[in-house]
Amino acid sequence: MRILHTADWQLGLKLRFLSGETAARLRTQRFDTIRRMAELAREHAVDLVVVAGDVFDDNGVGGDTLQQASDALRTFGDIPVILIPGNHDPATPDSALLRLEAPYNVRVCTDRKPVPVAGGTVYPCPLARRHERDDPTAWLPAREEGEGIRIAVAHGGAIAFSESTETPNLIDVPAVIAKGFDYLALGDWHGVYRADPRAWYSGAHEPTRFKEQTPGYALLVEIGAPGAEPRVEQVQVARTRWLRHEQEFHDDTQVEEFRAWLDALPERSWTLLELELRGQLSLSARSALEALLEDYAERLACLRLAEDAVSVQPTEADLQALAGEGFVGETVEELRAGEHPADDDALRLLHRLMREAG
Ligand SMILES: [Mn+2]
Repeated sequence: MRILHTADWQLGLKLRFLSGETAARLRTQRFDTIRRMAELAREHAVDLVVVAGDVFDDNGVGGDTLQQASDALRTFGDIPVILIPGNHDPATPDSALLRLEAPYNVRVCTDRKPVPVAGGTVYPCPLARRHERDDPTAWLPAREEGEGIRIAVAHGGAIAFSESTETPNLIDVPAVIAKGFDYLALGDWHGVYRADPRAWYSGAHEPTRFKEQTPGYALLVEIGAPGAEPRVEQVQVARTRWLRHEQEFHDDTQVEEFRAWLDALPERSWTLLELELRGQLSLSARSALEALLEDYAERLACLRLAEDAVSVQPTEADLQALAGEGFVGETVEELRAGEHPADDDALRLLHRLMREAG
């Protein structure tokens, strides 16, 4: 049996920190990446697609999001698709999944009831509320004589030994495996993660935050026979890349190196970049860096400065360039002598103004 395992689509994700236009473009991409996975599913002739929760970012999504989801799901054609509710779209009475017009091949599993599929059985473990106190997989029965391939689908944290019994949606992975499941398709963690050779998180198909580790994949899972260890292949499906980059400046020439690094980024219109900048530069290098950042703030889907701690150490050349005229020269001397943290900013601004004016 071949399965495509995905999760955490978070459709309708708000992305409030982005401009309206960019946020809309990235929201649309989350549907397009579903279509890309439908192609992948057909290419690899999978028997089944499982989506392990958080199909929607929340239950309040509008009709536009529901319709786009329905249209994207339709592209799987005849391949059966199983959806379960996660903590973002739990099976409450107002659930987005219950409002979804599901195409004939799609099954929304809001009940803990086994679903027969060709070659085996899927055991969905939906969340009925955002935080379940009990393990959502606790209900799973042990293997019975003569059963085919058994697949469980669940959404929550796979922590073997937790000190806190209060952690919601906690899944005891070894217990599930011990009940004779061939594969446990997990959702919740947004990066690819192997909790056990038989229990994987696929991660989100498109990243949702800068902090995620290895998001943007789908898993192709092949299970030869009941009891056989699954073969799991990670396939990159995301269009957007969310990068974090730290840069410490000790030397002005590093601004040009940093420019070369930015220039080498592939498909910059689909790249989101979070920067942490530290160190020290001359006034002129700092102005060059600012101009570079302004340029890239427009080119990239997003450029966010998580930290901007580059201090300015004016060189003699910087100051001579500034001190050309009497009034400016005096101001420069005052700012250099000043101890207020804003003095550095003022010098930088002054330098930039003079450069632009010149
Ligand atoms: Mn999620």
